[in-house]
Formats: sequence, C-alpha cells, structure tokens
Amino acid sequence: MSFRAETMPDALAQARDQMGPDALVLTTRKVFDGPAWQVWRNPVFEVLVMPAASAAAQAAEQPLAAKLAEDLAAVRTALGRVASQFEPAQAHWPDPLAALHQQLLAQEVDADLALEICTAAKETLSARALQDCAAVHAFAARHMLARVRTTAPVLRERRPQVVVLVGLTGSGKTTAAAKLAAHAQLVLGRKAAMISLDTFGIGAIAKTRTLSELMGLPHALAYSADELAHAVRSQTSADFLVVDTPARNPRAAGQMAELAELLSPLPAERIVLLVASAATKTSDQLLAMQAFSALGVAGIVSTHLDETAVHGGIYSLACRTDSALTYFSSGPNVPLHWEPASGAQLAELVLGAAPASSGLRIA
Ligand SMILES: Nc1nc2c(ncn2[C@@H]2O[C@H](COP(=O)(O)OP(=O)(O)OP(=O)(O)O)[C@@H](O)[C@H]2O)c(=O)[nH]1
Ligand SMILES: [Mg+2]
Repeated sequence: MSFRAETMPDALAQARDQMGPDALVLTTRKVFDGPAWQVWRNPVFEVLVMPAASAAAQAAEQPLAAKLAEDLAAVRTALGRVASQFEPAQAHWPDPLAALHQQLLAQEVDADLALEICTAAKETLSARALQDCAAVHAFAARHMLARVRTTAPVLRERRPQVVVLVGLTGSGKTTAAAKLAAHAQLVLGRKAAMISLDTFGIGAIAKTRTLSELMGLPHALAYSADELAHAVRSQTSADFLVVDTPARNPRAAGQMAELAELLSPLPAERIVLLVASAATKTSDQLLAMQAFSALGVAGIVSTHLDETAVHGGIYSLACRTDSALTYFSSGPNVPLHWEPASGAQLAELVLGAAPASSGLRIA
C-alpha cells in the first residue's frame, strides 16, 4: 500500500497509523502531485508499505518473492535518485516565483530569458522574500530594467543629425518618421525635416505629404540614391533629418543590398533605427534585425504597442540583439502616443501592475 503526504515524516506516520509499527517500508520517494499536463506540480512524499504479517509470511513462505520485492524497492530508490537529478529546477520554486515564470512565458518572453530572470530571483532573494509576490515582482522589474538598454541617442546631441528608419513592411516606419520629426521639432526645438524614399506603395507619397504638411515640416521625396543626396543637400535649414525608407523584405534576395545602395549618400554617422511592431512574432523580428544590421542598426523603435497585450517580444528582441530601445509608439495618430522608450514601462507591460507590497525589503 502506498501513502502520500507533504513531508516524509507525515507519510511514514500515516503508514504506521494504518499498517502498524512493524509494517515493512518497501520504498520511499518524492513524486509530483496533480495532473500530468500541469507543469508546476507540488512535490509530495510517497512511502510504499507492506503489512508486517504478510511481509513475514511472504518472507518465510516465498523467500524468492521477498527477495524480489527487496530488489524492486532498491531499484525504485535508485531510479528515484536518478530522476531527481533530471528534475527541472522550477519544480522546487515557491508559488510566487512559479507564477512569475508563467507570466513571463505568457507574455512571450524568450524561454531562456524568462529562466534567467527567475533563476536570478531564486539566487538573490531570501526564502521569505521568495514567498512574497510583491518582492518577486519588484525583483523581476529591477532585473529587466538593468538588462534592457533604453536610450534615445538622437535626442541627446545638438549637432545636425540624420536618422534613418528601416523595418519590415507595415511596421510603422512612415508614421514613426513623422512622429519623430514632429517630436524633435515641437518638443526638442530642433529644426526637423523629412525625406522619404517610401515612394512605391499605393498612397505612400500622399501619406508622407499629408503627415509632413499636417505637422508643418519641410519634406522631400527621393526615388534614387542620387535624389537622396540632392534632397539632403537641399535641406540646408534643417538640423534634424528623418529619412523614411520603403518596405524591404529580408527574405527576398538582394533587397537589403538595394536598400544599402539607396542609403549610400547619407553621412557615415547617420543613425539607423529598426522600426519593429510589437504585434509581429519575435522570430521574424530577429530575422529582420539580422538582415538590417548590415546597415548598422543603432536602436529599436517599438510600434503598435497598443495593438497587443503581449509585450515580452520587445524585451526579448532588445536582449537577444543587445540593442537599445529608443522610442515607443502606441497609436496611429501623429504626433500622439510617441515617447522615449522606458525600461520601467516595458517591465510593467510585461509583468503587469505590481501586487500590493507586503512591506518586505528586497536585497
Ligand atoms: N495602432 C497603431 N497603429 C500604428 C502605429 N504605428 C503605425 N500604425 C498604423 O500602421 C499602419 C502602417 O503604418 P506605416 O507607418 O504606413 O507603416 P510603414 O512601415 O511605413 O509601411 P510600409 O511603408 O508599407 O512598409 C498605418 O495604418 C498606421 O496608421 C502604432 O503605434 N499603433
Ligand atoms: Mg511607409
């Protein structure tokens, strides 16, 4: 007969109560309770017991059977020891840490990065803090904040700058170009202008024209590298040029080289930002970053934050590519919903609001 309890002494006590003090314990082991599909099952202890009388009788009458039972018990114990070496570390995590792990995975934080955050919490926080949802949440937020770089390099300097926005089709490049130029002009007092190489799609030209006129920004169109060189030269009064690029498919051979060629007249110190929609799969974002990195991507503009409830991909992209997050866009309207990227905001989007604090101070 087997008995299960949360601790080994409890399981043995149950066995002793029901089977008598002389019952023969065949084996003890730690098992995980709950349905097999449930990843975070609680460990319980199980003892397998044979009644004293039957054990003695069997031992007397069937020495072979008793020997087999003994061998079986030994094999079970050995197997249990081997199995415990392969148990995932998460099996022993306290509930708040397991909940954090689930939250990170539900937010599509890369599995390795989710494990990194939880392992750091496990190794850093005291046993008491690990039982406290608020302390675990605060640790995770701090870890994410330290791990992800956020910077708006284009805002820091006063010298003339050229910022180029690249990215997958429909990622929000044209909208971001207008928002960035408007932000530079209206908030930072720069003299901004837009140059658009996005001349292919239906309505692309009209869109750039409408947005720049709406914001009162000078703008120019360029269909070729030569025209881009001319447009840059002609924007003499602007000290902040935002260059919008046409959609380029990183999977299509030659398109990246074409784009590099198109941008070749720009000064070497141009700042290339990858515009990445939060609603696009992380694997596709990583592919895009890999392809566009040939242009020297300096940072990421995260767009469409308002169109998804899952934001772990932004964190994963920034960490995986060791890139700085520069701006967040969370709406289609220019110049609204545009702000310098914030690690704290990203952590809140991924982790949810902080639970009520227990007052426990974390290390
Ligand atoms: N909800 C929401 N919509 C956005 C955001 N940014 C852009 N959009 C919308 O997304 C659509 C595509 O935006 P564009 O700026 O044209 O994207 P693009 O990357 O220039 O597109 P292509 O030039 O065709 O590659 C438009 O309908 C925008 O209004 C955002 O942050 N949130
Ligand atoms: Mg566009």
